[in-house]
This record gives sequence, C-alpha cells and structure tokens, in this order.
Amino acid sequence: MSSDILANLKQAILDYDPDAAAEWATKGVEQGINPAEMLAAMTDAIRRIGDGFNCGDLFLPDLVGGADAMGAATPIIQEEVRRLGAKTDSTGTVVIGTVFGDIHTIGKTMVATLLQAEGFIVHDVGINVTADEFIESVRTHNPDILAMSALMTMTATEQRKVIERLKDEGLRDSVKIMVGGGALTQEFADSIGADGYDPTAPGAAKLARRLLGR
Ligand code: B12
Repeated sequence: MSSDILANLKQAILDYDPDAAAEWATKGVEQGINPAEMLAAMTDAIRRIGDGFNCGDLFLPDLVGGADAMGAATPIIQEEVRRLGAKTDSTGTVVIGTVFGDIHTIGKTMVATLLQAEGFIVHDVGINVTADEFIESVRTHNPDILAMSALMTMTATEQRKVIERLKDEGLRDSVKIMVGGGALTQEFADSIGADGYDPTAPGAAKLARRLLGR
C-alpha cells in the first residue's frame, strides 16, 4: 500500500499534476508514510525530469511543471513534519536560504523540512538571498547554523562571498556554516571554508546535529 502511494506520488510529479501530487501526499500522510520517503520519491521524479532536460528530451516548461507539482505536495508533507516534530526541546536554530541569483527552492525546502523533523527551529529566508540579507538574518536570529543552497555553478560562488562577509563583520565564529545544492562538491565546500557539506537532505539534517555535537 505504502509503495503504491509513493509510486503514485512520483508519477504525479512526472505528469506535472499538482492536484494529484497534493492528493497522494495527503494519502501518504493519512497512511503514516515517513515524510522523508515521500520527499525522496519526489526527488527521484524531479531528477528524472532534470536528466531529460539535460539530454534535450525535455524543456523549461517541463522543469516548471515538475516543480509546480512538487510545490503542491511539499507543504502537506512539511505540515506533517511539523506535527510529528513538535518536540519540547529544540536541537538548535538554523537560518537557511538559497543564494543570490538562484531561485531553485525545492532542495532547500526539503533540507529545511528534514531539519525541522530533527527538532531544529528553522528560519527559511527564501531564495535569491543576497549576502547582506544573510548577514542581517544571522544578526536577527543568532542561529547555531547558517545553511546555504546553490544549484548552479555560477551561484555556488555566492556562498564564498557570504562567508567572507561574515568574517568581515566579525560574525564567522558565531555560527557553523553548512552548504549544499546540486552544483556543489565536498572539495568546493572545503575550499570556501564551510564547516560542512552533504549531498542529500537527510544527510544535511544529520550533519547539522554533528556540527553541534548533538
Ligand atoms: C526544477 C529545476 C528548475 C525550476 C526550479 C523551480 C523551483 N521552484 O525550485 C526552474 C524551472 C524555475 C528552473 C530554472 C532554472 N534552471 Co533549473 N533545474 C531544475 C532541476 C530540474 C531540478 C532541481 C531540483 O529541484 N532538484 C531536486 C532537489 C531535491 O535537489 P537539490 O536541489 O540538488 O537538493 C538536494 C541536495 O542538493 C541537498 N541540498 C540542497 N540544498 C542544500 C543545502 C545544504 C546546506 C545541504 C547540506 C544540502 C542541500 O538536499 C536536497 C535533497 O536531497 C535541475 C536539474 C537537477 N538535476 O538538479 C535544474 C538545474 C539546476 N537548472 C539549471 C538551469 C541552468 C536553470 C536556468 C538558468 C534555466 C534557464 N535557462 O532559465 C533557470 C535558473 C533560474 C535561476 N536564476 O535560478 C541547471 C544548472 C546548471 C549549472 N550547473 O549551473 C540544472 C542543473 C539543469 C541543467 N542540467 O542544465 N530550474
């Protein structure tokens, strides 16, 4: 039964069908399917669409269609994570955003969702976030971790800029920095002086705990 729901959820993304995606996510929640499994099923689908785009079989409207379908299902899963993760003690505080010039939101939102599932208080500052805005959020929320997502080769370098700005402002040592997103590698993360990198959302949540020794 649960594998049927996961398969249908995945198919809804591949069909660019937001109504079906929302319906199957709701059924998944009702049946108690692990939110991480639902997110993973949808990730498989959007990556397949991305592969099609890469080899020229699919086009930008296909990316938009898949992303819209994911956008319809994700809040339903997020709400369930919030409900399940209403823990009394928070694990820590995270500010997360997608860097300037980059409007990809899906992976960042997944990481935010799974951080919440791990008991973190998450301030999601959105997409296309400038270095100034990241600095401002660090000042406002005083997080344990700043998490940045970048999906494009060109925007990955924004993460370096934010880290340099944090140093200039004397804030670098007050916060752990983790980076991720399709355009990144561990080598790149090391080269910009991030404290951690992980290629997956579940791995990001574990990394966050590790960085804080919790
Ligand atoms: C969907 C999509 C879009 C949608 C985004 C919709 C949305 N609301 O997010 C739309 C259609 C808007 C879009 C636009 C563009 N896109 Co686009 N897009 C994609 C696509 C197909 C999927 C991205 C995605 O959501 N993946 C699924 C998520 C779950 O994966 P993820 O983001 O990598 O996140 C995972 C991990 O990386 C990690 N993670 C993510 N963030 C973080 C953060 C931390 C701290 C950690 C630890 C981990 C972590 O956890 C996540 C879950 O496992 C990718 C191809 C691909 N294979 O990725 C191209 C892709 C990213 N896009 C690309 C391009 C070029 C563009 C456009 C320039 C296209 C155009 N010509 O206009 C524009 C750019 C607009 C902009 N300024 O940002 C390129 C980038 C190439 C590059 N390397 O530079 C890609 C790789 C496609 C390609 N092969 O050409 N895109």
